[in-house]
Amino acid sequence: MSERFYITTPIYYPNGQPHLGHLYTTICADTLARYHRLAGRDVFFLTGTDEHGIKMVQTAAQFETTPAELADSNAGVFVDTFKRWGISNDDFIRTTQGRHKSLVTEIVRRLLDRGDIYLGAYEGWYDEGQEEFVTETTAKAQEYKSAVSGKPLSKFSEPTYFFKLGQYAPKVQAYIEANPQFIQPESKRNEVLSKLKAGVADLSISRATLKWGIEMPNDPGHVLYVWIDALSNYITALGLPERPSRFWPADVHLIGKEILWFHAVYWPAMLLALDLPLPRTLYAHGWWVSDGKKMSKSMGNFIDLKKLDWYAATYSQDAVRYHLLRAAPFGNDLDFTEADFQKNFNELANVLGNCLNRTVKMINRYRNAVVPEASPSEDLDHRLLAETEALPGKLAAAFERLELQTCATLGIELARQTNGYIDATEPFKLAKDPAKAGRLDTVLGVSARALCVALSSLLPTLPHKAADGLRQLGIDPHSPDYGGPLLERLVQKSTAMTGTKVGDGTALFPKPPDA
Ligand code: ME8
Repeated sequence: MSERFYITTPIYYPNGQPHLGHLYTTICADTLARYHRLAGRDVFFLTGTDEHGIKMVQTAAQFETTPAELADSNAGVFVDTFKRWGISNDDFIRTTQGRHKSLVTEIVRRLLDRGDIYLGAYEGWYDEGQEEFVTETTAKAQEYKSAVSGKPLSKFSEPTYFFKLGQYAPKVQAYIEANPQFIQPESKRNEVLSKLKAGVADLSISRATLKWGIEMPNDPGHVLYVWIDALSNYITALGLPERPSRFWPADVHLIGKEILWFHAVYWPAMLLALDLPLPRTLYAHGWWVSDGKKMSKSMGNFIDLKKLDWYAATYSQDAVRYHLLRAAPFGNDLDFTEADFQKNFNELANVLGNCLNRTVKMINRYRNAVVPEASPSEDLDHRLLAETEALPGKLAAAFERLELQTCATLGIELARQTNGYIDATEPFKLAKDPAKAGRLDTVLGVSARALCVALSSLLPTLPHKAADGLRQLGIDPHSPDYGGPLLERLVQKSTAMTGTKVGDGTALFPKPPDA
């Protein structure tokens, strides 16, 4: 892997406020960004809002405002929400920003120059009562009648510019076939490949009937429609195609599975046409569902920000992050239930919190708050130390494979093993026998070392709590002690903890009074 790491989320529609789904993708990307920073890489983490298009126009009309005002107001909520949740994005792109619009214009100009765009006609359906365009699929499902009034839809045809997607489809297919890491998870890759093999039509990229968008540079009567504008954000944020950037190609585009096709086919085709390298990996994660249906604004079944903020205020933001990452193997659909949340919170409190609390408390009680020197001698010691030493490698592999659930649980599992070690070695009994003082030193020293590594590995997942935990162990989580990646420094520090003064063992995950 390169020493720089570029990760993106989709850019979200600000036609409403952020909800669980948006926060989920952004927290997953944040966890990846934090890990790669911890591992010493130069990271660029991009998120943002997708502000043009018909949805914005319709919602603005509903609220008797303009699309621009709606975008400003809701993009502000996205920015504030991500800040409040401690998201470590390096940039936030809005597609209405001048920097984006001018580079998208340049992109379209290049595609026009290559002869990859031509004028044709778009045929579709229109609901006159609702003043709404309806796609062929939806129209067919509604038997070509309005979903609201039941009146027949009218067919219309309008001029539109097309991008020669069909011409690029075989090249995209060959790329996907030759690069197994490009589309993940694998099941999704297979879906894309079979759809590609069924044939791909050219892509309608402009609308003459819409005013809210980026104008076609060759024809101000048309604005760009949706995907060319939106997908370009991943390069315009870096200044491409005008200026080269060391961050391109992206390492990971993290997206929800419903937008995989656009990222897997339209986006590579555009990049091929622009002679730019393709991103390394697209990862299409699953949906938060409720009763089997996708949580979405239009379904009205989503966990909204207010609810998430309540969980954060009651149990901590990190407990919410943990639950989101822990709820299912990464890639699968997820169901937000109160029972699962409690289970995952209890895991944090009873495994990690408890292990830290008892270790720090014993070091206080038996060794005057100073970590004693360990002289590992028994199998038990060596086994826990071997697990401790193996953790950074396992973590790197899990992050490389984007197994975010494993990334979140590896540190917890080490804390669980440390708890088992403490149970088996019975330091409270050793403390009663002065002849066993050396053995007690070892048990306390080995536990502190294992916990230091467990907590360090959790910094990407639980940025605040893991840092608090390390402080409890007497370690500055951002210690500039000596050079090298922070994770390496912390692991090194874990081997030299003798003499470190620990905190007082304040509970890391206090249970809320009424829970
Ligand atoms: O699609 N479960 O924006 P959007 C999990 N602007 N993730 C979810 C989710 C759910 N129930 N609901 C939303 C758009 N998401 C376009 C993208 S990209 C160039 C343009 C997350 O506001 C998930 O990442 O509808 C999904 O892909 C994204 O939000 C869609 O956000």
